Amino acid sequence: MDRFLVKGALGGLLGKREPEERREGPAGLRGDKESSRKRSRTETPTNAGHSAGPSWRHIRAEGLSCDYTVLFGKTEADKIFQELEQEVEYFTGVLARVQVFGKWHSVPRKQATYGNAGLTYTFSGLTLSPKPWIPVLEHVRDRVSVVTGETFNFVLVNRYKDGRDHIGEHRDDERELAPGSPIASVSFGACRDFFFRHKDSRGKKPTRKVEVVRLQLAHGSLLMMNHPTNTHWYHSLPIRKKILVPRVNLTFRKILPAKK
Ligand SMILES: O=C(O)CCC(=O)C(=O)O
Repeated sequence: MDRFLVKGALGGLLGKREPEERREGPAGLRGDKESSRKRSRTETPTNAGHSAGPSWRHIRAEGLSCDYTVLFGKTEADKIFQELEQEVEYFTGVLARVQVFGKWHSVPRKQATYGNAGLTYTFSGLTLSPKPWIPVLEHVRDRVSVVTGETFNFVLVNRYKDGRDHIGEHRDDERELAPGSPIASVSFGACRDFFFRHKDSRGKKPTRKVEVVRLQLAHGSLLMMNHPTNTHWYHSLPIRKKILVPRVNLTFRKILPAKK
């Protein structure tokens, strides 16, 4: 999980066109019963009129499968954001620093982890236990579970004080994630750009040109990053100097119990 820490600069972005997107009903977060018919981005979601679940935007590209929805209305999202601001305890000291090419830097955001008792994970080369769940995180986790049918035992909290805070391109460490499990990313506060870049399209000499997938993650939104997205694509939250307000992001994960 040390890959959460910034390890490299963002390269130039390749291309501007967005990948194929579909708007369909909430079914398909597991097993994805996708229609083979392509829909235009402006088409009404198929579950419009049903009050039972949110309306999903399905984002697809080669090896990428994500589903996006606004899960919390403004009033509830504001309340959750305030509670997160009051209750979350972020790392300090060595855990808030990162070594890049032998030099120590402050991590350009604040981070915290919460999760089930008995779990351990590796962070910045250290084996750590997450803090026990707090009610606001349980509330968000349980809402995500209700709409997705997925369960999670761990959450990484990232707080970006303004648009200068960011996270560099990385993939989430699959060694500690349950194989094939999705990551649920819930955002509160400032709406920020979020990019996916294909692993073959990185660096100064990419082996292929694959379009960058560009999203905006709104206040109260949920982005499901389904398998195998994390195998083929790196993601990042770039610097946006004009953004002056904070954002808190929660990535709920299913991590494997520590080997005895
Ligand atoms: O803040 C975000 O939206 C991204 C967080 C992230 O990349 C991560 O937790 O791995």
